[in-house]
Amino acid sequence: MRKLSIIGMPMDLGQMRRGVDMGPSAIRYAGVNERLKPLFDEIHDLGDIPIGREEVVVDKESNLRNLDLVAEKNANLADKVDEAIQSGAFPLVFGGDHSIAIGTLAGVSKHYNNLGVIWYDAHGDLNTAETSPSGNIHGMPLAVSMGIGHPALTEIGGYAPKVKPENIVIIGARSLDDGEKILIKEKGIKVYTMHEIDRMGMTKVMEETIAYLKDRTDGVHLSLDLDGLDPVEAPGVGTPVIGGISFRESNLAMEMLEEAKLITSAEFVEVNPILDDKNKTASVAVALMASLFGEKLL
Ligand code: HAR
Ligand code: MN
Ligand code: MN
Ligand code: MN
Repeated sequence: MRKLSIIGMPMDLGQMRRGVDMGPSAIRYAGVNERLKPLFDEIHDLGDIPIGREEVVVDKESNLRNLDLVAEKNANLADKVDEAIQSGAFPLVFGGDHSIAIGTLAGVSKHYNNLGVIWYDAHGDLNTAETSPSGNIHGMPLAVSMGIGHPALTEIGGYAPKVKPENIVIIGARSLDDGEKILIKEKGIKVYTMHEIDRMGMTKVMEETIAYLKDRTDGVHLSLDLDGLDPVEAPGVGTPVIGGISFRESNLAMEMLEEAKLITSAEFVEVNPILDDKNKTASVAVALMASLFGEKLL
């Protein structure tokens, strides 16, 4: 029995642009339920985690924007994701800014001894309060999930780390801050930047990624930031970076992941319909999900 649980996380507290809280609505409006229906025996849309419209509060000591709320809401998401897995479903989370990966991974990781993570993103999201140029928590979730960052975030779920650096593969990076580059080298994180994607082609990148993760992990989470794609094809994101992955390459990546039966949980984040062109980015997200879950052209 193939069962999917959809969880919306309308989080916008991890960054400063309004509109990303409407990401889950935009993805549902783009027809995700109908599109995925033939690919599962059961789909349960569990609705959205309540976030609310709060005043921006900068933590005095750490300088992190909305620290307490981001921590609290992610703890709620972690519980929901955990419940979904316990019910035997594949958890699929819709963002919301990328800070939500903190909660998703806190809910997922306890079910695995060696969770792998594919971080599909223009950014590394490996900042800490010390290295962040912005104080925005959506630039930190991968570091947090490795146990590096503010304890209010790293300790969600009561354990850390959620993922080991050697179980991470970053794909699509083209905007890395100095502190992130240092952390990547220090921890030996595997990264396919746009240079490697250009040079090797997406087929080779995914073959290597799958081979690398297959023998060292017992489950793999896909954290797909829509800004990993080129802004021409995915314009509805808060921090676009030119020179990204094409839709065709991304679709191929999803098809190869599906063939490999590698992915055990997923999230699609940073969809911002206010910045979008006729819900194009949400539609791209839905098409990628369909390929990830086995939709075939013929
Ligand atoms: N690296 C920058 C920062 O930490 C920008 C992060 C951009 N945001 C994301 N995450 N969408 O992938 O502030
Ligand atoms: Mn807000
Ligand atoms: Mn990101
Ligand atoms: Mn990004």
